[in-house]
Amino acid sequence: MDYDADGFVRVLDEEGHVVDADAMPDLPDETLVGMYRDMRLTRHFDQRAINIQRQGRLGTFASGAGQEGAQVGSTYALADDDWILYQYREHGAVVVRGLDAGYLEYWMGHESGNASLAEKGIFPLNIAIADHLPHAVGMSWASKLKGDDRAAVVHFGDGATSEGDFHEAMNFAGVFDTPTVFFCNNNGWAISHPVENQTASDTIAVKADAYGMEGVRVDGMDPLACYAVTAEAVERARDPADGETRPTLIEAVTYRFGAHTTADDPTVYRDDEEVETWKQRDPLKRFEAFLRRTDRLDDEREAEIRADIEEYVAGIIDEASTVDADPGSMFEHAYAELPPELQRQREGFLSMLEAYGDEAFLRE
Ligand SMILES: Cc1ncc(C[n+]2csc(CCOP(=O)(O)OP(=O)(O)O)c2C)c(N)n1
Ligand SMILES: [Mg+2]
Repeated sequence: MDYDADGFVRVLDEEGHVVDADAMPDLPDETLVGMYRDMRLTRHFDQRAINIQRQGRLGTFASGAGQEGAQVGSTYALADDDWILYQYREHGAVVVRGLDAGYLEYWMGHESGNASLAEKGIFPLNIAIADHLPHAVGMSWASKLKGDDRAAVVHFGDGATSEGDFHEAMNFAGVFDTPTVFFCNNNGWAISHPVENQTASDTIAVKADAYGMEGVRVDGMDPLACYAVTAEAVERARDPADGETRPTLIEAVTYRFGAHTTADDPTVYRDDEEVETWKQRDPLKRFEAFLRRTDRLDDEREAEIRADIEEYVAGIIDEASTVDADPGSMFEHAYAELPPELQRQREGFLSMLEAYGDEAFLRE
């Protein structure tokens, strides 16, 4: 796939004009509108999750606004049973597989919410940065050995590329030819740490060379370009012309419009001007402009989509809000049999809870 003058694979410019017809994915109109709907749903879910966090109904939340094109575009290129391993911000990938109350319950602190991801072939969100990259390589290697044709797509951030796990996973994937797609959402920041300080490489994509795999740099604000490069990577992983499965590193250059999490204040480390420049590149605006210009979307359909997603998200918030807290469940699921030290901790925790209720854990 060819790079444009800025060094990106790009299908749509900021106004939604097609700038590379050869890279344009051949997708039915309904699929394109479906992608738009999923991006709108992701953005709306994000806004509502932040609102209910402010009301004290949800713990910490990591906003994905700005990154919907990279997440939704790339996930549309997967088969339904390809594995997805994500970091924590890639709600768009979850939306494509079916957003439900369970996902929100997870963010509200209910362990049971994790089951919702498992049903969709998505691994639990991964707070320990880059830990899930070797897991993705292991999953895809297992698929290759079993001959079941499932690729694994692993999302991670620019910050994750500084971790040893990133390099170990890339090396292993290159040596063992695993069907893995490394999808780096380079949003320019790792909390307050700019990407310029993260690496001395010209780009993140170029790191693929060192591990003997293809690397590609894509405009992460362009859902169609993200679809196109992921479709190519998945084909290379699953069904290559020469019969040899290969991994790929994709660097999607994107931006998070909001704070790192609801516990962060980005105004102390980045300028409003930078945020405004990136908002001009909003993946939703450019995709909507493309769909309207090509007569795939009009006011009536847009209003229908808006009403539908607002009702849908309100419904899952209501449903998730009825779940009773079960704090003791945080000790479950990691082990089939709880080791003695964790048994001791669970007993201590539950007896504190019984004696003092929530008051036992409230900070002064
Ligand atoms: C191993 C590890 N080190 C440090 C942290 C603290 N931490 C949480 S998020 C984050 C930044 C990650 O940045 P990036 O990978 O670019 O993802 P982004 O948040 O930008 O999506 C850090 C350092 C952590 N969670 N895990
Ligand atoms: Mg980042």
